[in-house]
Amino acid sequence: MTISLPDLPYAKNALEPHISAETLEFHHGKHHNAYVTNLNKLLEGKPDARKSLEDLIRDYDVGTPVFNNAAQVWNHIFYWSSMRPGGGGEPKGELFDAIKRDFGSFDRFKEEFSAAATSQFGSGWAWLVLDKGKLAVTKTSNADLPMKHGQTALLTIDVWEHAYYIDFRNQRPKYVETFLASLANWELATMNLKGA
Ligand code: MN3
Repeated sequence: MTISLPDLPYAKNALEPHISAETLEFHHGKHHNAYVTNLNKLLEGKPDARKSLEDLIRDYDVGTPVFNNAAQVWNHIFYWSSMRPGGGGEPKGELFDAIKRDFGSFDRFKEEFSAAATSQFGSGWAWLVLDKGKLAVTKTSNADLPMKHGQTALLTIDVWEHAYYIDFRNQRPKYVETFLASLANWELATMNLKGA
């Protein structure tokens, strides 16, 4: 099976004014696409080319070329759907209750998520995950991701510089704040929680 680049789940300008069409043009069209191209090149003519993304991620060690590219393809697909036009603010229902139960309050969750996203040194990701039945915030380096650690990903933010440099320059905290205030797709996180 050849891995392909899926379309974004919204128009390129749908996240404006927070994330520009220019950012998505590069981030999806160049960066995400490069991981797809590299992965297909690495697997060309090999039996592993028939494996699913998830199987490749499970079967290769963190940091190997196949892992890095397969995980980055998965991470980016997950990140695109972790955002939506008119997102952000407080989640509702089951997810809100679970956040209150496991973090104490939604504000406390926001503090932990922001701290993880801004303190990740260099390239990586911050996540809301389900870990042994409890919600938790984690951060991972480079391409690493929760499924490699027995956790279920509910929501993610890409904190590689290419995710925010065009719109926010070096101000990662402002990007993280904008993600939480205006972009986070709580409906997706709720669906992932229900499906876990
Ligand atoms: Mn990225």
